[in-house]
Amino acid sequence: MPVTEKESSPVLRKIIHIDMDAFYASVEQRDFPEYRGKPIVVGGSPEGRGGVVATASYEARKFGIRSAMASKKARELCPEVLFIKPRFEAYKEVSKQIREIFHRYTDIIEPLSLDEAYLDVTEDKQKIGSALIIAQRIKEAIKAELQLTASAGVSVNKFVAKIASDMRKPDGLMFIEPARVVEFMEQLPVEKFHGVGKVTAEKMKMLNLYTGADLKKLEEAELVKLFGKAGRFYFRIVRGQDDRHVEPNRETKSLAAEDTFQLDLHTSEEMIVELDKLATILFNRMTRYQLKGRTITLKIKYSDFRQITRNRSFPTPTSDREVLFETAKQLLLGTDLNDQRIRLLGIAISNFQEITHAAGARSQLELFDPQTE
Ligand code: DCP
Ligand code: MG
Repeated sequence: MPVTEKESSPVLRKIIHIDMDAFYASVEQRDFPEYRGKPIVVGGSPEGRGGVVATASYEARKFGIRSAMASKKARELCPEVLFIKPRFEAYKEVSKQIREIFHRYTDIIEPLSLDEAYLDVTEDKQKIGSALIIAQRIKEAIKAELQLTASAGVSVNKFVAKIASDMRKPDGLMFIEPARVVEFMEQLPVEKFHGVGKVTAEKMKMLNLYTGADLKKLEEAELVKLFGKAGRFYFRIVRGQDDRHVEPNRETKSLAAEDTFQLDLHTSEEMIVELDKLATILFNRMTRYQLKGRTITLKIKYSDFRQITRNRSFPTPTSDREVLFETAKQLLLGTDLNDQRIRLLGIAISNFQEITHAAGARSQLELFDPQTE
């Protein structure tokens, strides 16, 4: 059968990625005028006793304070910074409200977290036709109705839209038109690829791979050899190809934290130290998504790329950091550690008790190495 025109040139999609600016901190500054114009952080502890910053207001970011930073460090950078206890109910409410605004234009909405979503507006409900105008209107509605700002990226696929939304923050709007997508990917520094963690970025640089254009010089097989299955994704994405659909109703099935080590681990002490860190990262993620799970999985990748997983399920759901850590540790000690060299460890939790509507897709991140954030 001859290939029809339609099949050979599929319709270009119109994808928007929206991400709220300094989300938790902005909601706090909106609701409590005394916090406005001040360096504040949400999460962490005022005495700098452990705990990490969930997010920082833009005033606090001027001092170098960032998400996931230890409270102590935040306090050192800015002694007058205010530590604020998170109010998840308030953030969930805003999340619901922004989603209602999105629904005015499309029902193809894929939330990634409380403050972030992909929208497919290829065929928008209001027949506006321009993704750029829709993004502009969504931003205006968020500002007028919720007194908050969001940044938007507009392009032909998820990957480019997501990178674009981050480029003009705060209150930004960035459109990468179809004809510029390839060039955009070529100039993009590898560390800006979402999903490329620090270790991978460093590895790329050691191989003299600094930008999309550098990655593009490699064959698919070479990329797979160097970066595993993510290599296949890099091969396509540097050519501007990303056909992942915007998937409404996608549920979070598991949350994970994993790390690839620069030097393989070979003592159980080193491994336990890493598991402790991973348990904290995973715990913070679970808090952020307000999830509790029944099954904890340990993932181990050896220096020869062999991979195993071990898991344990509990009768009741947990979100306890110590349970995560202890379980992962027991699972690790239950494996044969004699003469093993480990290049990656990961802890995941699944079998969630309740999946809030707001908790969006995390599974898509499996494409990447999830050491970012
Ligand atoms: N968050 C968290 N822990 C992290 C990162 C984020 O608890 N390591 C929470 C707090 C953020 C919210 O998730 O407000 C949204 O995350 P973003 O990464 O979008 O960060 P912000 O919205 O705070 O800032 P930005 O303006 O950079 O988007
Ligand atoms: Mg945000």
